[in-house]
Amino acid sequence: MSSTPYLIHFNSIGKSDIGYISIAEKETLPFVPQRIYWTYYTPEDVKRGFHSHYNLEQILVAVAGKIIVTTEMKNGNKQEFILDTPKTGLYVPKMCWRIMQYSHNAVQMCIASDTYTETDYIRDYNEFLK
Ligand code: T46
Repeated sequence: MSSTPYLIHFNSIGKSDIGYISIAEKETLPFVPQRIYWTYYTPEDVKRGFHSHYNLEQILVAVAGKIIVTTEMKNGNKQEFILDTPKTGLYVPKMCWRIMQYSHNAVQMCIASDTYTETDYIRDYNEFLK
């Protein structure tokens, strides 16, 4: 478990004439996944996210297209990550404010450390900063 976001580089098996496979084994991840969901067809002028989680940790992967992810920690540390390859994931720790913007063809897979609970969300930025 890290307290800052970082990129995870998955291995990629294959070659250009037959295609590739990337594998996320639980032993190589920072947490044991409990849920996987994906978002897609987000219009390019829409930004999603605008929340943090009290406890949830996640890995975001652009399995198609491009995602610009802005992260902000409570100490003010802001970073921008470009996800544009299915070989790379972004680890998002708990208590991390995030905003995502997508190319229209983007499919964002989210590997999550826990089941869905609305009470784990902080959707108010001022509440997040407290
Ligand atoms: C996150 C980013 C990366 C459910 O009912 N179950 C679920 O497991 C999820 C993830 C969402 N929902 C419902 C809750 C909302 O009514 O789906 C709707 C959209 O969720 P949200 O507004 O949180 O969507 P995003 O794209 O802003 O955020 C999602 C994840 O919810 C969030 O955990 O970090 O992707």
